[in-house]
Amino acid sequence: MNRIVTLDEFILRRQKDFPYATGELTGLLRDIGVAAKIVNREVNKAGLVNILGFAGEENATGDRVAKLDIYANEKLIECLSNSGECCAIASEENEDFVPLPPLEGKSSKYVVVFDPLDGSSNIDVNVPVGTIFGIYRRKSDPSGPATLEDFLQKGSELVAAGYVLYGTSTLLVYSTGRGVNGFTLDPTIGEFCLSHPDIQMPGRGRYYSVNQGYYLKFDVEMRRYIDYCSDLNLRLRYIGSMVADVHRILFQGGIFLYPNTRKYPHGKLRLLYECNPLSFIVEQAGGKAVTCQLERILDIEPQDLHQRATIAIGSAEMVDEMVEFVQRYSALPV
Ligand code: P6P
Repeated sequence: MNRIVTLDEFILRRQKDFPYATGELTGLLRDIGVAAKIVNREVNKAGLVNILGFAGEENATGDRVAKLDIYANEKLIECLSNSGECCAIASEENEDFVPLPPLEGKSSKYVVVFDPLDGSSNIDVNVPVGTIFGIYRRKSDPSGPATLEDFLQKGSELVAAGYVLYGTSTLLVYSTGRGVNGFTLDPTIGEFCLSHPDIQMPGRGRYYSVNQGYYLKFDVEMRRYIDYCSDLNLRLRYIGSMVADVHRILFQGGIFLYPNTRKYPHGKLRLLYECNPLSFIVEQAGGKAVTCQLERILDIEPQDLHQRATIAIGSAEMVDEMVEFVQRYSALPV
């Protein structure tokens, strides 16, 4: 039987891989692991306590907020304040970034972006949801407050990114830019244990993931590509929870698409805390992630905390094929 390697042990052991190996990032990743355990506890019993349903308000980007969204957001902020390594956070649930109280005598080097509970509209029907996070080194003076520029960094500047999938089991997947590793929560010991070392995304897969209901609203080149996937007898799988949909193709290969529509002319998914962290992970695992206008997601210069992006993310060969369809059928010069 393989020896159990906990998330904490793994992070400490890999700390030497990280150029700034002075322990700050280690502390930050451990804070996120603690928050994930706390959120998991509530997600797993959401049906038993008065935490289902919607809180009767909208978040920064106009989406209805589930009670568990608010709970997860509060817990992440609380846990990220513990080690003093994070000076501010930007969350889907907050209009502006949120400075965190500095710890006595500590100048924190990082900021964290996160979607506390992605896909939360699925909670009430017991469909997997997830937390998505990304970690940047701040650009502002460590002795001063965080600034917006600390957050408006390209995805390629991420020092770490990951997600937690609250599904049939609870899985934390992360990367610090040297490969991707997955950890499954063992509830009997309350630890995330290494379960999927060195994840490599297959070059192609049997799945495509898109909201087929919007087919007639997509541009012609996306419809042609979706027809191609169907002609190849690929299997359509779409949960409506980006973390779960992308997780499947990370492990089994495939492509996830959220193109522009009339309702979302720039795409629906948010660049900073959905597209960038998941694209960082997918690229680290050998996959690709581009906008439906063919720009590499991680190269986009963010202009706003909550800006949206179109996305095609998944197996490298399949993303390349999608690019060819856009180039061949697009009415726009690409
Ligand atoms: P649609 C969940 O609300 C989310 O932000 C992503 O997790 C998911 O992929 C997408 O929106 C689903 O959007 O328009 O297909 O319901």
